[in-house]
Parts: sequence; structure tokens; C-alpha cells
Amino acid sequence: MAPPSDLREWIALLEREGELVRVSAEVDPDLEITEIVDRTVKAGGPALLFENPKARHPLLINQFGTERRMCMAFGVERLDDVAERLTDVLEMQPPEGLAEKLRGLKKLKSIADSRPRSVRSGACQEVVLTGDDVDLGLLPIQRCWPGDPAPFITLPAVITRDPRNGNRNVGMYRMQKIDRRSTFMHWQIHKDGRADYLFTDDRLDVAVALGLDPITAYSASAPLPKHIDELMLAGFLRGEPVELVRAKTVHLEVPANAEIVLEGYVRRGELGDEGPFGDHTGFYTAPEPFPVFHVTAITMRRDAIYPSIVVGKPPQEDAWLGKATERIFLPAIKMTVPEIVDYDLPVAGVFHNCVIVSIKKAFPGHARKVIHAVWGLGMLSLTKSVVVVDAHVNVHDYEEVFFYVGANVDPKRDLVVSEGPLDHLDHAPTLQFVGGKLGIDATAKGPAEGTRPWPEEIRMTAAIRELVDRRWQEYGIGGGSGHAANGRRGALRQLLRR
Ligand SMILES: [Mn+2]
Repeated sequence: MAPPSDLREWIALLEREGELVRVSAEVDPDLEITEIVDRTVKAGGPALLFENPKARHPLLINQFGTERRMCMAFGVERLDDVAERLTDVLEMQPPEGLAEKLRGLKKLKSIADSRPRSVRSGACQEVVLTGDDVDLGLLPIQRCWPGDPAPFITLPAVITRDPRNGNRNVGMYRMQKIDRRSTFMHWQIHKDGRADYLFTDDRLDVAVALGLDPITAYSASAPLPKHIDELMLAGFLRGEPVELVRAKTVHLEVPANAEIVLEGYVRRGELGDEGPFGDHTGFYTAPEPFPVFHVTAITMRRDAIYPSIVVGKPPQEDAWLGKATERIFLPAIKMTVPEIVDYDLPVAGVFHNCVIVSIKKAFPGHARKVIHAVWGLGMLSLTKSVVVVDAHVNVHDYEEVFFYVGANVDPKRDLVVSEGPLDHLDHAPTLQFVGGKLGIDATAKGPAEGTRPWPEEIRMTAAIRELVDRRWQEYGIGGGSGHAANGRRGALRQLLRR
């Protein structure tokens, strides 16, 4: 199944699959939508299309709020299937024989086709508002939480170019509305958009695309290295290039299929106090100076749909954007640190507080090598605590991880306390941006690490397990396969009575 090519196709797909509810009641983007969405997300509920928010245009929210919808967005059964396609390309070897050469060519073509393509016109420019006609009040921009001083655009794809080499960057940075024609641009200290801004002498053109096909929208949030264009990742994941048209008032190209585009610029040194904002950390981030974004044009489809997302105390809709990143980036992480088997970023850890890593341990001190490697890897370098477990441990099963953290760790011997850069939004460190880090080596220790012989873990023999699997029906305990039923206490009690 081909992934949706724009927001309209995506909405139609969600509707066909029973994953979207239209709300025709008049609803206020000021706080009311947040409370509705918060309850819907926590109940695993559908995407919501508010057809009559108190503004000219409708609002789509919770499009990414479940694992199923995230998979639908990518056109896959499991998020790991997306990673597999990337692994295929990353692990390409010189081909042998004709069949392999042809397969290799197909892979190369999929990379070549991922570069964005310029087109002459796009639906995103059916309506063009400039000068006094520019009015952000047309859009149902949400004020998300009671402590927010103004409405915030929360699901934008912010497009800039590096003034030194023209390389494009696309990032997702919240934008606090200042008035009809300006917002703040909250690119944090570690973000590529901010780097482009810092290399600017005077004025930096910025375009903001709103309402994209789900893969392109996701790609804006992906933590790619600075020199890689997020639209290329989008093209690769979609299997067809992102189409771009020239913006009307700035020197940038914008996604032709967008619902809405805000064109404008920021000026070097023109800052204002942005925030506070009820953030994905679960706390309000304090006001800080950020650049002012002046809107020179709003272009859009005639009946444009405005996309939004609410972040806050986890879990929120962004949990699944984060989980997509966790899965999609696993092959790239394994390329750099091949001993890594799997990793998990717990949603409750808001993606920078904690990472759990499983490794194929091969030598004394190996877990420490991986702890330090994580603290040196792209955006993972901001991780506050790293837990390392052995290859056989399921990193996504927090009970199992907790078991090994308790059982295998001598706190005096197995903790690595260090310091380094921390996430912009982390309020716990004494200084903003830098502070303490904790590594926990929860692997089994070998003779060169442990002071005493390490005991053997309890495991049933494979033969007995197979026997019981085979005979499970005979026991009359009921309830599916042996393994599934094994966990049930009642069933175990019955078994013991026999
Ligand atoms: Mn980037």
C-alpha cells in the first residue's frame, strides 16, 4: 500500500479505517481542544477533525496518536518494517551476479528518487495573502495549557537554508503567536534551524509548511545530521520524491501539497521573550529570548485544514512520533555501534531522560564503552541516563529491565557518573544545557569484572518446554497457547493442584 500523498488522502484513509471522527460542534482552540484531545489520546482514541473551531479553518489533531495510525502513515505492518528498508540501503555491498546487481540497482534508484522534485505550481498556493491581508487569526491556533501566554503553532515544518552552502533544513519548532503577522521561532540550542540562523549576517528567509502528508510531517521532526535534507528522508520513506514549488515572497521552495504555508523571515539579533509553554517534559518551560518571525505571506488551499498537536505530561500524541524515530534510527545506530542489539526510549522518559540498550557483550568493560558511545551519538548525546543490559533481555519490557537493574548491579561498581550536554528543556540540572549523566551497567559480569563467580540464571530445559507446549491442551487449563497462558496466576494454581 502506497503511503498517502497529501493530508487529504491521509484523512480519507483514516476515515475509511475508522480512525477519524469529525467534530461539527463549535469548539474553542483556547484550552478546550487540549482537554478533549488529552482524554482522547489517553483512551487510545481516534484522530479528530474539528470542522468548526472558533476560526475560519478546520483543525486536525491526534493523527499520530496510536501505533496503528503511525504504521498506517508509513504504510507498514510494524514500525520495524520501516527500519528494515533503511538497513537494506545502509548495508549495501558490491553485488555479485546479475540478479543481485538488479536488486542493487533498484535500491540505488530508491535513493536517487528520494531527492525533492521542483514543480511549477501547487495546491498550497491556491490562495495567496500578502501585506495587510496576512492574518494568523484565520487559523485555529491552539493555546494549549492554562499557563501559556498565547496560542502556539505546534506541528510546523520549518524550512531554512544554511547561508554558507545553501543546504536545506526542515525542523519542527513551536511558534508562539505574537500578533496577526508575527510569531516567535523556538529553535533550541542544539537544532539545525538555529545553526542556520547563527550563520546569518542579517536576514534569514523562513518558510513554514503546515498540513503535509504524514511521512513528510514526521520527517520534519527526525533528528538527522545537519547536512542531510529531511525532505530527502521523506522522499525515501514515501518511495516518491516530495514535490516543491517556489515560495511567493522568499527565496525558498515549499512542499506543493501543503495545506498552508507561512512565508517570512527572521532578523539576526531581533529577539523577544518567548514562553512560558506547557512542554513535552510535563512542565512549563520558562520564558527565554528567541527570534521574531515576520510573516510576509500566507499561501494555502482554498479550504485549508490546519494541523495541530498537543504536548504535555506524557503520554501525548508525540509519543508515537518519538517511537517512530526510535525504530527508524536503529539501523543507523547499529552501523556506528554494531554491538547494540536493540534500544528503547521510554515515553515516560520524554526521550532525553532515559535510554535502555541491549548489547552483545564481548569483553570486560564493554557496557561502559556503549554508555560513552551513546553520549556521543547525534541527539542521543543529550540522554541523561543510559541503562545497558545483555542481548537476551527485552529492552521494551520494563519489568524485565528493572529485574536486571536490581539483580545485576553493584551500585558502587556498576554506575558511571559523568557530565555533559543536556536537553535545552531539561529543568533539573543546576546549569541550563549541561549537567550530570548516569550510566547503569546491568549486564552479567564476567570473571574480569566481578569479584566472585557469577551465578547461573534459572532456565527450564528446552526439551521440557517443548513437551509442555505440545501437551498443553491435555492439561485442560485452557486459554490459548502454553506461553500466553503461562503468565496467568489462576492457570498456574490449577496446574499445581494436579
Ligand atoms: Mn536537520
